Amino acid sequence: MKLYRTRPGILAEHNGQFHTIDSPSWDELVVREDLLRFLMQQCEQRQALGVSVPDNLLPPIGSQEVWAAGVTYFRSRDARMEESKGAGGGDFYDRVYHAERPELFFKSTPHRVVGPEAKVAIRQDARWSVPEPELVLFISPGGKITGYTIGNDMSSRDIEGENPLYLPQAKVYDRSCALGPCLLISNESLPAATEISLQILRAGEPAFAGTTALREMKRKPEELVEYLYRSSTFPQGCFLLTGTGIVPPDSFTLHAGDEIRITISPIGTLVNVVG
Ligand code: DO4
Ligand code: MG
Repeated sequence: MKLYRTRPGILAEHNGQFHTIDSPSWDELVVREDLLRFLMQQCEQRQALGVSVPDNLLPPIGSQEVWAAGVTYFRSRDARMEESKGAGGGDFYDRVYHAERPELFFKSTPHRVVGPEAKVAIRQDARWSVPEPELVLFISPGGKITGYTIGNDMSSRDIEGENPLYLPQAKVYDRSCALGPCLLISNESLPAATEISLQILRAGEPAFAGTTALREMKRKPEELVEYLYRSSTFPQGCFLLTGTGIVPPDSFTLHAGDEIRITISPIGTLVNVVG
């Protein structure tokens, strides 16, 4: 079951058919602990619409906070150790990779999030920027993973590498987070073989491509959620990016006009252009 937030309203895709979903708001729908069951009932009660994948897609977020986990893949640990070695920060990343407590950081408020086909941004004062393709969990107020989406944790590697304490500036700025194209609503975990792939096109030509699989993630999604919900409440639920396992080589930086395509096949493809 896929849930889309579109300009005219909320749509669910079930068995290849689209249905309108009646809800006063996105937030009031997605906070439900029984979201999958509720949507199944709505789809059974409603006539299918004769539409294909909707256009006018909005990011699948209402008023939720967006959080992120870091250094959950060996590739991210490696890249971060390298970028920060001059600043004496390398050791932090190795320690957090092996530590019991994960790295969790605040990524975005809803107004900084963009949806499918919208422009993501590079910071004006950054020289080295990359996309981070990540599986994103949607977690209910009760702490249950009720959905999944695709995320791009845009990052300024030079700022982060200069000093780990600059992380919030490297990570949080306008249009630094993309989510979409939909929420995959499921009570099942995604299989470990699920692949995340990134393609970057420059002037229509491949500039970088990489693939990883969820089995490469060091932590379980539930473990990340358990830490995030310790001593914190999320009345409207919450999004959690689970970290990147794909980092382009150090010689690569994004340019304005680059097209970023992130695919996680059970969810879809999130496409954004650098503005
Ligand atoms: O530790 C810095 C951020 C790590 C991150 O965003 C990631 O591993 O995906
Ligand atoms: Mg990240």
